[in-house]
Amino acid sequence: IFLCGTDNNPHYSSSPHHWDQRMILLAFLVTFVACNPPPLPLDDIVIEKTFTPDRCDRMVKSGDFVRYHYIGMFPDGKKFDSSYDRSTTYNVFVGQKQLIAGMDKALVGMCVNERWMIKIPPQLAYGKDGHGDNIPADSILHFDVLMLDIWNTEDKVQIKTYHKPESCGRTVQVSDYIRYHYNGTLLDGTLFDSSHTRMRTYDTYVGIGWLIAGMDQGLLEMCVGEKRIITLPPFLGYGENGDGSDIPAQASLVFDVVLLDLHNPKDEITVEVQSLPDHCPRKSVVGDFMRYHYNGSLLDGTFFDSSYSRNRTYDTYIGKGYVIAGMDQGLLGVCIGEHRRIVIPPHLAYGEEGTGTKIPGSAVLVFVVHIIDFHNPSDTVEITSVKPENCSNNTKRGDFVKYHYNATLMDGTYIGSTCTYDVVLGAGQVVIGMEQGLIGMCVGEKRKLVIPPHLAYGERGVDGEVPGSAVLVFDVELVDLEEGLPEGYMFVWNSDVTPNLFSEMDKNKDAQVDATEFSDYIFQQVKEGKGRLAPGFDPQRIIENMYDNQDRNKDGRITEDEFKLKADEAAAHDEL
Ligand SMILES: [Ca+2]
Ligand SMILES: [Ca+2]
Repeated sequence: IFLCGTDNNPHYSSSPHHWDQRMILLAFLVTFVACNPPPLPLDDIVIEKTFTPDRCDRMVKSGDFVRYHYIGMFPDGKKFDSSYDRSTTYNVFVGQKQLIAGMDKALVGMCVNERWMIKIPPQLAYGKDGHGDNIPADSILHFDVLMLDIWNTEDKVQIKTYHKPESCGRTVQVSDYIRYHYNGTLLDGTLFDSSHTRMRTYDTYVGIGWLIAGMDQGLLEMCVGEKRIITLPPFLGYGENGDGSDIPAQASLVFDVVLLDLHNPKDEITVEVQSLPDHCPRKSVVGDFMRYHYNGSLLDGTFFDSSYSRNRTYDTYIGKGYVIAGMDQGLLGVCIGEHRRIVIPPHLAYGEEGTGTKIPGSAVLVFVVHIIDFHNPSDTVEITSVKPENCSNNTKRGDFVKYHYNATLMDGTYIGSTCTYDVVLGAGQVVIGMEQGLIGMCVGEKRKLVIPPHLAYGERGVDGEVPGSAVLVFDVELVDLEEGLPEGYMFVWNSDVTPNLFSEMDKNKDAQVDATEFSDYIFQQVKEGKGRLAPGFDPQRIIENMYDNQDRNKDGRITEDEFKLKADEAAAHDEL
């Protein structure tokens, strides 16, 4: 094969001095003369490489099938045939005598997108007979050929992975359902389709005939996040008919694919425990109310939602259908404080439709959750106690107690503490759970109380301090205990009551007891140890109440009649 051209001229890259440029010009002229007009007659084909692409993945071999465009001309430039005029490439096997001998020979070694001017002597073309009306005997033929496609019947799907994610736990298997983006091009780079321009992934089953055969094979073993180029010959694509106006007959196809999502309709949720707390007294069950934080993303890592961004937990009953089915399952059996990753296939999430703008149809969802707390509406206060050696005289309702406490949420978030806190047990001064947790304690005893929200601050919590539905942990220590009065009593006598109570109270002997006489008298009894006021309340208020109670007609005085009348009523409380 005689090759000529200017691209390999050794003078071309020499220094730019004036003298050298003249030399180059001379070299051009020599080349020009050598190639055009061509030497006559030709002994063999002559190839001028008009354009050679930078990349050449494969070169035509004898036996390959090719698609190319050409313009057939005589040496004087007169056109006798052109594939462009027919708007379709010329498709043919090379080296199988389907072409004139010169073309069978010339096309070997061509790359896709390469353009050659091929000159063929008559003995390798139509010889002495010529061809039809167009080609006279002994014609030298020139073909301006642009190679577009090369494949071989022996070809298989070619896969070239150019990006693989660091972790690749699962790969595409037959009958999986996947979502991917792709650019589809012909072998010469012509784009025929792209999911990117539609801004929608292509969603399909793999390996069961939903796709062209080459893609059914080429997508297998791919992992989410992987990028690969899948090249397939037409018999694994759209064959001799092509597809619509964009994919010509007998076209090799090149798909540049990135896999975004992968699941199998038979999948259940996948749970991966990332960290467990040291202490896990119980695991969540159906019907628990849970507070948790989460980050939600698609399988390719695209973030769609987070409770952290709202700065509040997601709160829900679990196992009851309040959340997507996969989440209902994934939140069962967790410990408070646990971190777990829950992967949910679409049929247990938002299905083929997806939801909102961020969760596409058929999307696998990944939730990384942190369980803050959970409780059951039937939970009681959980008490863990450390008693001192000498532990008698336990607290009961009505007792006035002093205690230290430190309060946190289950995840350790500080809520509050105090040096001493005083309450009368059973008087509704603290939340019910605390009342219950403080019963039966002795001075010096320490307790850890876990109080569910329905026995603490409920669904509403305390603005800015306690989140709604929060389980609280109190570390308490009882530091003092003053025994209360029997239930319902605010004042009791320690000894027998004097029979002359009214006259002892009526200090100025005007036959009526006023508020001051009454108050002075009661305080005197308490001081002398003859009577006792309920601890933990304002004594003045107690005495005022007692006085009001005795003053039946509310005239601000107690007469002896009023006094007796009241004393006669049995089983009444808070009276003398
Ligand atoms: Ca008086
Ligand atoms: Ca009165």
